[in-house]
Amino acid sequence: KSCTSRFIGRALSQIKYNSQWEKLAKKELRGKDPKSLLYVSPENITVKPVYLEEDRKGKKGEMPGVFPLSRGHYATMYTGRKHTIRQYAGFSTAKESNEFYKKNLKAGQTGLSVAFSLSTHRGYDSDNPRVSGDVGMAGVAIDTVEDMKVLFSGIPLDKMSVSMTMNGAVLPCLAFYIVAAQEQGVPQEKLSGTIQNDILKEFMVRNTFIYPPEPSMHIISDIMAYLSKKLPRYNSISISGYHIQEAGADKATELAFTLADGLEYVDTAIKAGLTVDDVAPRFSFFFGIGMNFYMEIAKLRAARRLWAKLLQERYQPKKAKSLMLRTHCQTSGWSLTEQDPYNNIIRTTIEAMAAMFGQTQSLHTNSFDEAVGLPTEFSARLARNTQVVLQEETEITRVADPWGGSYMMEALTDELEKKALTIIKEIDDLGGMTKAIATGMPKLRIEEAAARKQARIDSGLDTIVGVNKYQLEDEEPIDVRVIDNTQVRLEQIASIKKVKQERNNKKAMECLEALTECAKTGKGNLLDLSINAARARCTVGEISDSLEKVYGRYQLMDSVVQGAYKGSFINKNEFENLSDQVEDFKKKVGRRPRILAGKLGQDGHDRGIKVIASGFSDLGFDVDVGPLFQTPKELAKDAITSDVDVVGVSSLAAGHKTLLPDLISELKKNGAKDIVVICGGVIPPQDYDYLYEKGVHLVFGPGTKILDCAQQTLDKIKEIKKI
Ligand code: SCD
Repeated sequence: KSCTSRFIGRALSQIKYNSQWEKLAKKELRGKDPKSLLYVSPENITVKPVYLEEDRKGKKGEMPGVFPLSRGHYATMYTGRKHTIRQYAGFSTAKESNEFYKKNLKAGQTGLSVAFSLSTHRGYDSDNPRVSGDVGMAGVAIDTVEDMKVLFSGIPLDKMSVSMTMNGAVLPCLAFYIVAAQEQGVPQEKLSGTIQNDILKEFMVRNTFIYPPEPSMHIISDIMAYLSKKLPRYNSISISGYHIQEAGADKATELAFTLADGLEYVDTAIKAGLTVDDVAPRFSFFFGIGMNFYMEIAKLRAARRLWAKLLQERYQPKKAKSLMLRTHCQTSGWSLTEQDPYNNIIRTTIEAMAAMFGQTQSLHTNSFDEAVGLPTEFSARLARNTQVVLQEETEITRVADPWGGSYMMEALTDELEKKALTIIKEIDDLGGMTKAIATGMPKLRIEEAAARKQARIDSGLDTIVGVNKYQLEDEEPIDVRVIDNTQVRLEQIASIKKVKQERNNKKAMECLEALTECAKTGKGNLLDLSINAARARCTVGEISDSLEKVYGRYQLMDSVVQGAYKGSFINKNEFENLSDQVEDFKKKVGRRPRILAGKLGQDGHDRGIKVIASGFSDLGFDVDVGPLFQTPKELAKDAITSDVDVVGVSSLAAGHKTLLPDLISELKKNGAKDIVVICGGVIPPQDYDYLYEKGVHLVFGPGTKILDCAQQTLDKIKEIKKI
């Protein structure tokens, strides 16, 4: 309550109502102040219960296809061409993923979007022991050009536009794709699609980087240079806000950081000798679409306007296409709940509608079971058909920017533009996004917002049906796709061996040496040389290593956000009751309960672990966050050296059944039997018993209140240590 009234208090002073409306409203509300109807969004935008003509403040209406393009960059928008139904998918081996793609394309999907295995993302071959739990689990494992050829077998690459979400190992994967197409008979200039290639947000939130920021930006400029000359139909980057929103940012922050990243890429290209018109027409964007319906539509409108204005102001491009913000959208994965999961179908439909009203060019709709595991054929079909039905059964696509001219939508668009511009100016003052990231500012902002949001949910201030309101008494388990990780890995290892046996090894080594030399001297183009290496059957790991020799592998230094969770938690008594218990523990034991929060394998999704770390720390636990990408052995060693009471593992990439048992056996092997092991994340309930049998003490599903998680953890420590 205090939080709401604080927000409204701030909003009150800014808002003026039309007096006639206010009088009517007061009467309807039986004397209650109509200002009690104000809502302040996480963007700190005051949303009023009514918008009237005066809210437009005499502003003139805009036209789609006309600068500043808020209403869309084409005059006709969907009436001329509908958006691409582009479902992001990939799992297990290239063969299985290829079959899945072909089925989906027959059933109404209109573009491909490849999800790669986390092992591939991070530049490791499937036979590398570091990735034993990752291969093929959250995406398709691709080790060589042979895998890429199987992935697209029977799919004509001159006709099908293919998006690939790849950032870390972008050079080998893009090279494999180009060579696979050539060997399919399709020359590179005919390829159309998009490579994500957005490393800045990886350092901020997504964490699938390999090299440090500076060489990573060099790789991007080589890719832009190559693609702009040789693949004119291919989008060289997909500048992504999606992951920024998923990590906890509000929409103004998502918008600002994404566009600031875009500006940094234009500057990088210009520094490398290209012009704005060489690269900007093939820039593409990617936004997340959550449950705040109006705000999401306004965000896409504001994004187009702001990008067009910023480019015009800063670079004066000559080509009209340079000003167009073309975007893919994905419904929010974070908004999906494990509890009462069929509600996710409703959520995804609403989010898909917001994306379409916002005039996205391409859309992925999530499957309802993604908070629990990998989508099944059934859930993937429902997700795809959500878009097919919206496109083909409703008349939504019959009008360009149907919300244009709505007093409310235009006001929200203006407000988001203003808020985002303020944040972009802050980034400018820090010297651009690369420098801002080096100060840690963007990451910290996002993590604070995530901790605040979690406290709002845990306090019941924000409703999530089935999680903090209208919970079911009994949850029925749902089917999830099961991947035999060991089998996938064995198949991949066998095919790497075969490729290495059959290739001309001398030629392969020469290609790798040329890459190392180029990294050292900066002479030559890294993508050009990677294509040679791909053709010579070098592996993803070999190509990545050839550059790692010069660039090194980047390690992120992390800290825990303090105070944001506590500050936004409404029920202070509930909070203090538990923090008093933590104090009692300290009095009895002589130290605070100590937890090491860790991530295993190549799963870099760290919103969950960060929020847990912030909440536990505010409650008085002594919290360490381990480095990302640890092996079970490394995490066990850190836990023992730091003498912790608990190791907490967050798993979002399906590696839990391999990695957690390995962690427990490492702890036991080293005599640390009394360390409590807890885990959470995307873990299907059907796997809980398996994990308990293997020695995990507590498993928490998504949506668990942090206070419940902390209470059970504290009780478990006391039980195991007999305190
Ligand atoms: C379109 N066209 C029109 C038109 N509409 N022409 C005239 N009038 C109209 N109304 C033309 C375009 O100019 C273009 O031609 C062609 O039609 C295709 O349209 P498009 O809008 O470019 O559509 P598409 O080819 O689908 O491209 C959409 C994007 C592209 C530009 C947005 O970058 C894309 O598809 N991105 C997808 C990215 C993705 O899948 N990401 C997944 C991320 P020309 O080409 O001649 O101009 C997943 C992820 O990260 C998940 C989370 C995680 O893993 O962490």
